[in-house]
Amino acid sequence: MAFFKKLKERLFKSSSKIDEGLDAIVSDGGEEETVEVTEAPSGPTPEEIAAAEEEARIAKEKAEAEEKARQEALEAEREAERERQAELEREREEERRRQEELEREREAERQRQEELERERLAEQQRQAELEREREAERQRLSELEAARAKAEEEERQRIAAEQKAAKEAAQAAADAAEKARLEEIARQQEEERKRLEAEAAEREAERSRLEAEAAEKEEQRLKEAEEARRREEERQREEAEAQEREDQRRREEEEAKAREAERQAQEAEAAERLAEAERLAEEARIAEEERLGELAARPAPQAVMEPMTTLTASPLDDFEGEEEPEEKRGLLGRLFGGQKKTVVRRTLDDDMLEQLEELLITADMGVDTALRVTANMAEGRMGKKLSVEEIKTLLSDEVSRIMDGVAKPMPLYSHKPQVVLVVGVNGSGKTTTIGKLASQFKAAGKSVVIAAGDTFRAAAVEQLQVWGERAGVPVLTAPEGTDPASLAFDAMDQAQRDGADLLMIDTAGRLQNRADLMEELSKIVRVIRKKDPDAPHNTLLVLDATTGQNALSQVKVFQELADVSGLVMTKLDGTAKGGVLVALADKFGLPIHAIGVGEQIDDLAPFDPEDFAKALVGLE
Ligand SMILES: Nc1nc2c(ncn2[C@@H]2O[C@H](COP(=O)(O)OP(=O)(O)OP(=O)(O)O)[C@@H](O)[C@H]2O)c(=O)[nH]1
Ligand SMILES: [Mg+2]
Repeated sequence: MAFFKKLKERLFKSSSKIDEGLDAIVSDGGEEETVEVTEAPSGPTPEEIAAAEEEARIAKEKAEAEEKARQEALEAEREAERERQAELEREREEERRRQEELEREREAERQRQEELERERLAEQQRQAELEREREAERQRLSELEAARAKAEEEERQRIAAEQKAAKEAAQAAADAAEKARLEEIARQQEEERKRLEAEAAEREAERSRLEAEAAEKEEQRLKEAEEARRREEERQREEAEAQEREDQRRREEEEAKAREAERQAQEAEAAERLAEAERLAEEARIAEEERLGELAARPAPQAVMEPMTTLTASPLDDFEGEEEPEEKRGLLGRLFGGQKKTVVRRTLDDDMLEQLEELLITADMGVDTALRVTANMAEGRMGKKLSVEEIKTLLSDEVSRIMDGVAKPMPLYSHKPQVVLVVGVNGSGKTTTIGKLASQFKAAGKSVVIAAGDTFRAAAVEQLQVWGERAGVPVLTAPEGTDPASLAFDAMDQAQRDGADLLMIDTAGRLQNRADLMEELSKIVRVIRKKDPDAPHNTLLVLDATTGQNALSQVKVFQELADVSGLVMTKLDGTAKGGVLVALADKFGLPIHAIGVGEQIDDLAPFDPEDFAKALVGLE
């Protein structure tokens, strides 16, 4: 076999590497086999066979050497390959270890990252925890802050309230102290005022005394001058009187004219009323005839009404009438009576009484007095028929019965001077009444001095001077604004010195308020009582009849202000409402000394209850 293999190697050595491989392959582990080769019939000689065998043996040895080298090279390559493989294996191992190392590192890194993450989360948690704590702290702090602010506010309010209370208390204390201080000052001022007043009065008295002394010394010297002045005044007074008489004459002429016109108007009116009454009577007569004709035609009950000729609407207009001769007619008579001589009568019942009461109330008699008068009048007469005249007579009797007790002239005393203080609201007629009274006293032979105590108005003084001149009595005056009490004191002095019977003191009716008026009147009284403790002997309250019911409240007020001893009611000529005098008499019972019935000097009459009552109800 080996042979063939060698042959083949020789033959085909260069033919193909594959073969080489195959060969190697086959060779490797192949078993060599001996094959028999057949020789050709003429064959090589033994020398040629020996040389061929030699060559084959050398070729074989060479092939074997080459094979061995190849085998060794193969073995080296295998060894190198093994080493390379081992090297690769080591590298792989190395790589694997490196990979493992890397893996471990990655694992470590991952774990580290995880650790970091955990730490981060823990940190986060811790931060959140811290944040929560901080938030809680903030919350707590803000609550603390709010509580502190609240406490501070409460404290502040408490302090403010305390301060306010303290301030108020201090203010109240200060107010009280101030009030007390002011009251003390007021008290001191009042005391001082009173002391100064007393001093002034004393000084006044002293001054008056000194003046009186001086006056006495001066008197002689002044007498002649005074006489001359008197003569001049007398001349002027005569002139004024002449003027007054002239004026009076003119006024009387005018009044006569007016009265004549009035009379003519009344006559015309009377003629009209007569014509109307006749017309009505004629109508009534015709109606009556017709009615009688009808009655005659058929029998019927008797007529109760008799013909009426006066139908003036009045509280008494449902009278049953009966004719009577006409008598003198007063106010009510004129209202209820016509030109026809007819007298009507009405049965006195409650309705009629009520109407009478209303009538008296409208005449200013006042509710109480009106009720009393009508009640007295009606006593025992209810159900009886009364005519106007009869009612007038009953009323007049009742009124004069009430007035009887108060009709008293002003009392005159022997004491000199008798001091008459005249008071009343402004415009009531004080000054005029003083003038009229002075004139009457003078005419009765009394010496009179008048003091113009209304020193507030120059015109008031002048007015009194005119009245003094008219009455022919001296009027003591003082410059406008002088203290009336001081003037009254001087007047007392003069009246005493002159030995005058009467001193009449006029006063102001217009003062700021009641307190002032009271103060002034009481001061006058105080001062004149220094001269005469019993003065004033009369305090006349002058009332204006036209003020109606207001006169009642004036009496009340002046009774409080001054010790009113009697009344004079003026302007009764100017009102149809003299009824207030009845109310005054009924209510206060103060004496009524006189009534004023005009503006002239003689228009002051003594108060006659009967005349007054008749005039009031219209009886003549
Ligand atoms: N018709 C009428 N007028 C009178 C009567 N008495 C006074 N007078 C008038 O009433 C007005 C006021 O009269 P005075 O005497 O000035 O009244 P007084 O009370 O002094 O008034 P004062 O000084 O202002 O307070 C005058 O115009 C008088 O002429 C009177 O009996 N009848
Ligand atoms: Mg007057």
